[in-house]
Amino acid sequence: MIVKNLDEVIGSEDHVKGETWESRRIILKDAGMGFSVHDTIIYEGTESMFWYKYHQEAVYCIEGEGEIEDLGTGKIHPIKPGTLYALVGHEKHLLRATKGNMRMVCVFNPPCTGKETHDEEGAYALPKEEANL
Ligand code: 9YT
Repeated sequence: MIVKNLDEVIGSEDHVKGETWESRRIILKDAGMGFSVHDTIIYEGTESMFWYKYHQEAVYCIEGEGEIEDLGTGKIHPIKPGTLYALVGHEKHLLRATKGNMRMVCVFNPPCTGKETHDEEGAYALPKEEANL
């Protein structure tokens, strides 16, 4: 059994920060679970482009509000606490936090190793100044 608290991840090497987000990676591949679990914060007023070419991801919002734009279809879906989106088709997407920081619990299959760089992970963030809000 693994029992961990977010407090143990904050400030550790599994606490990673980007321009528009930060992520606390609670469970990674080395745990042997077949998925990874992340507690991610998307900063208010930002827009981030993510594309997980090699992973499927489910994301459950627990704080803040915003929206996700599917760059394949152009469809925009609102996000608030209790909303889950699942990228079953590796959809390239834009994530915008419009009301407060959005706090998202994310699960990846296959699990992230924690060694991914943005490019390998297919995640690219637009700088805050270019956020279209
Ligand atoms: C919202 C979202 O896609 N978060 C993913 C976690 C992040 N890419 C990480 O842990 O690096």
